[in-house]
Amino acid sequence: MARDLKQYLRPGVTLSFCPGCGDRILLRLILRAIDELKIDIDDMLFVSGIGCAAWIPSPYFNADTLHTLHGRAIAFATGAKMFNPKLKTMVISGDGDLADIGGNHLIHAARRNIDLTVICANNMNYAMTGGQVCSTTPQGAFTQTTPQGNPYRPIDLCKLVQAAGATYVARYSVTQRFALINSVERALQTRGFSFIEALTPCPVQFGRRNQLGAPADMLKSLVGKCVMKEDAENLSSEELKGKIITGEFSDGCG
Ligand SMILES: Cc1ncc(C[n+]2csc(CCOP(=O)(O)OP(=O)(O)O)c2C)c(N)n1
Repeated sequence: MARDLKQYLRPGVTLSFCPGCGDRILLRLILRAIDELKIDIDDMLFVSGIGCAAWIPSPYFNADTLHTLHGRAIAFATGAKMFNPKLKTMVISGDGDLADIGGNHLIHAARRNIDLTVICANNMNYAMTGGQVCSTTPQGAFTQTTPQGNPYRPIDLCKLVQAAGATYVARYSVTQRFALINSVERALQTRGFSFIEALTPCPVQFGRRNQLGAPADMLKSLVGKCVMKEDAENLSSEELKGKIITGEFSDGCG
């Protein structure tokens, strides 16, 4: 952690992510964006649900945080924002929390275009509880609850949120560091609902079951899989097999 970001961390709290967890990188990139925008962190509220990713703001950020019920982060954030519209309100939570358990809150907050920034840490499983399948788990992937492979298609969170009416929608991996920092900055500057799907490796639960190697191998594999949407336009469907399209899908912030 660079010295200048330490000021944003709660004193005396040690980061306790698993070895190789991408959430540690994501935490840092979010703080970089806040730092670069020179936002006073005391003017912000961070809201999270339950899960590993929900720990990114709480207990780690030295700021106002609400660590809420599983799936209900967006509902709490909406209430806080209604009470104090000036509060820059950011939700940071996992894919299971935001898209599965809290999926309806996600859809309807996007539909109402509530002025929130939501960062969804997508590690493709419910990591905290032992690596169960969730709606973003790739088809065929092994999890604790799909020992023969996930039979279902994963949901495309960006398409879902975009269709519901969000102003800003983007997907980046934690390996696309500068693009992700930039995206968080744009999301924070957006008036209306902004959503970032941040792809973050989970070596201990997801990687281990899918034989994806060491943390460094998972990061390398993400680098190889992520294609910017502008580049994807020139690739055939054959060339796009197994790739993840990243970039900004809606950008209403001008
Ligand atoms: C109402 C309720 N149901 C289930 C749980 C158990 N639970 C805790 S965390 C979690 C999964 C979180 O998954 P995700 O949001 O993807 O976060 P990750 O741990 O993967 O970062 C579940 C099912 C709970 N705490 N409360």
